[in-house]
Amino acid sequence: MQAGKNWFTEVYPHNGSALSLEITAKLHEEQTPFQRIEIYDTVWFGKLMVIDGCTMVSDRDNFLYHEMMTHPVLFTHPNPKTVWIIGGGDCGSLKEVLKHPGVESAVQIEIDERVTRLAETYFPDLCASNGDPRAQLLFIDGIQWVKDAPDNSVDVIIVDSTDPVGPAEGLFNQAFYQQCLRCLRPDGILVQQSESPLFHLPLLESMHRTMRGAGFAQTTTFFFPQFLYPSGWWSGTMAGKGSLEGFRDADARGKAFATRYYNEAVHRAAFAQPEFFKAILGA
Ligand code: AG3
Repeated sequence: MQAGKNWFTEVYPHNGSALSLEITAKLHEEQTPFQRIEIYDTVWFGKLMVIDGCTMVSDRDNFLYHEMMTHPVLFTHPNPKTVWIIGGGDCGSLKEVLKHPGVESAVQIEIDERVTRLAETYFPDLCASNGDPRAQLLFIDGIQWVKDAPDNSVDVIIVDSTDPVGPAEGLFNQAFYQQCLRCLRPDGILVQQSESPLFHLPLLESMHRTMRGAGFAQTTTFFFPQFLYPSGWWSGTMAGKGSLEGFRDADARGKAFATRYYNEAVHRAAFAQPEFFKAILGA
């Protein structure tokens, strides 16, 4: 570290490593009923949101995560019309979902309204589509929402959560996956952020086992870079009530909206399975 400079650091105690970003100011800090939220201005990453000491979103690199949490699943489902986003309070996933003209309804179910209010102030780009008539923003517990929802009522569920500790812990267990499965229509797909393949392999292994144990027919993981998160290498995991093999490649190729990372070739490449990963899926 250079003397006289200010850094935000997230330490990864289980992985003997840390990530630092040079900051110019702390813009906001508050304790909500659910978590501690901090907002920083940084030298190169733009604004930064931190929850309970963990990096969540930066202006510079959030497009990688938000595009990959949305477009792969939406171009895998044959005809996604209704989408729920569990978590995702910064609205970055919502914005990407609404780029799909076929989506008729997108409901974001975020437990902590303060995440969204702060995103509106500090990450206006991510919230640019919040006024879309197809969008609905709810500030309630996503686990309860899924429990209360009718059978066969949604095409795609996107779980855009924090790490599987604290408020997000209950989004990584079999009871939650069973409720998601029940709410999904026959072609329905669940996609969940699934942490780092390098740092959190046991979690990934357990997610696949638990999703299949809940009754999902197929599961698969895809990979993408994310500088801001532990190890810089991140993943999403999909669970299909039916098949996950229906990539609508012509639609992805002909998409009428702009992306900065996602395209048809990136989609295919993201699903290439590394050798060590194949080994955990067989286990
Ligand atoms: N959700 C995944 C954040 C995980 C970061 N973990 C960490 N820094 N230890 C981000 C929400 C973006 N919508």
